[in-house]
Amino acid sequence: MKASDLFVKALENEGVEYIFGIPGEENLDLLESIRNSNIQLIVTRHEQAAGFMAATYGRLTGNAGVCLSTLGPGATNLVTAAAYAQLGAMPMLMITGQKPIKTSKQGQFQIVDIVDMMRPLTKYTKQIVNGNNIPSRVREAIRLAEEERPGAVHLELPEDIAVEETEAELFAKSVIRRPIAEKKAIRRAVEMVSEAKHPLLLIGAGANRKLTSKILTEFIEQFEIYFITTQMGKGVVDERSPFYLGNAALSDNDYLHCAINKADLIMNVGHDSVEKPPFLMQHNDPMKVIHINFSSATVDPVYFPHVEVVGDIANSIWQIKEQLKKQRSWDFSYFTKIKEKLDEHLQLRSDDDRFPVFPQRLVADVRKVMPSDGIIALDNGIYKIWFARNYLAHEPNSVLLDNALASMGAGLPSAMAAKIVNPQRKVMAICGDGGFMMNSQELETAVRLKLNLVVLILRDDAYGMIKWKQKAMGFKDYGLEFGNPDFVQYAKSYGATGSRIDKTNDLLPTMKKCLEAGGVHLIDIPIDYSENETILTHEMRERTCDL
Ligand SMILES: Cc1ncc(C[n+]2csc(CCOP(=O)(O)OP(=O)(O)O)c2C)c(N)n1
Ligand SMILES: [Mg+2]
Repeated sequence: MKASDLFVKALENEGVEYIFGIPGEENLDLLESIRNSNIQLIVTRHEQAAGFMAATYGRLTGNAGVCLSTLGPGATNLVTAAAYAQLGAMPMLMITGQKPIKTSKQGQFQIVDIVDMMRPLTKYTKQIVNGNNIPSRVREAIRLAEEERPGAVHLELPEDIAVEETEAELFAKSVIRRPIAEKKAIRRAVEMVSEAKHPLLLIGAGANRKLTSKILTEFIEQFEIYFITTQMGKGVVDERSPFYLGNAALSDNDYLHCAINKADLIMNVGHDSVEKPPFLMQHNDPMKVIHINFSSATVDPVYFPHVEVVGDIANSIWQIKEQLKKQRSWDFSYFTKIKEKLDEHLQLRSDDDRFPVFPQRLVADVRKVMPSDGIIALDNGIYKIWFARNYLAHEPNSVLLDNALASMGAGLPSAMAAKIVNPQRKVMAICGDGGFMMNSQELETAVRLKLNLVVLILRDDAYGMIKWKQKAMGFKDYGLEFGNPDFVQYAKSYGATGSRIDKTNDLLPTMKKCLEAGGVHLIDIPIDYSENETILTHEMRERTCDL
């Protein structure tokens, strides 16, 4: 069999459904093999977007998303997506082409050492030097990409290897179960939670990766233990829960930081230090931390848990739940007060009808218009803080945001991948005018794929997030403003539908109409960030935890 055919058969054997990417001449044999397979090729307009889509496919399915590029410039364009998948623990396989490795008459034209370039960004990066190695290399790459902690892997298939004849045979996927936590670790955790006075549960990204929602919800309800979420842990447990104490959107001074200060024990479920830490550990702090995750904790100056329960998260929680008893010594009265304050604060300005639109109103309207299983995919900008903080997620993975690499430009591609994976669910991309323009060319891909997608563009004609930080640091306003295209015309030029909001009360009905109409819709929303400074900096700083 031709090596490129075997390569594609190996991908099919792994259950690959889509390959996102842009082929180059070095991929043409592979492309022909894909054409003859059951795998759907999704051609994008930039390799970075293909990578973001593949990573998001992996994030949502647990199976490696696959992307494709040529050598040199195509492969270097995948770098940000590789980092996005690797830091965000999203299983992704990147396949890149290369000039012939045995003999070549093109000198060093377009040659970059892609395998080495990918090394710090991946769990595994290999050049295939012999067609006979394809089955084992593909199996190993996918195994590593998908195994906890998931991440990016890379295979380079040179042109001359792709045309080789090979008789190698495929390896079946092995039957494998995740290891479960050891009894003594569970017992120690149970003792610690029993002895604590104010235990608090923190839910992070790892809990969103596998099916942990049901057992965590049962755990919280049975013991009436309060919980907080990291940005990537949103939705594992329905945030409408009476035990929800908020999201770690801000680094400090929010209500949940009062709860963290009060807690004498944190059960840290599925969080790792790649996400901005929701709490900082200190040597002299009496607060204890139990790390409950698929893998052990990476020690960091701000994270060095006392006890680790390593193994499948759902099973660990189940084991703890079986042994734990409600304790009379637990005192949640302070958390109850925090809960009241938080709920009040989340309502603030949610019906503000000043124009341009205020972030809190925007969040409230999006929540009203999105069904519980609707998915919002956020780009990176100041609004991400507002959504993480004020938008209550009802279901796991219904708020897709990147709090690991926190790259701009991922909002639209990740929404597109979410729609491809969940065609029956409503999907909305929420982007700043800066981040949107970093991959706006993918509107063409979305239109070509006939996706039903609504894209909100929050227009402040600036890199608003950095403006807020600049102001908070006392610097003069400088270097962060730009102009924008007419987004309504821009959408139309792609064959999408464009709308512009000029009254805040039009926002909700417009979003509703676009979600129902089908097709690709872009809504240009002028946004007023003038109160970010007051609310996110000053009001928060003045908050007291004395309740
Ligand atoms: C690729 C990339 N470049 C730069 C940054 C730094 N950065 C973070 S947010 C931000 C501004 C985002 O502007 P915009 O998308 O318009 O959102 P806004 O904050 O204005 O709502 C910048 C420059 C980043 N996170 N990613
Ligand atoms: Mg902006």
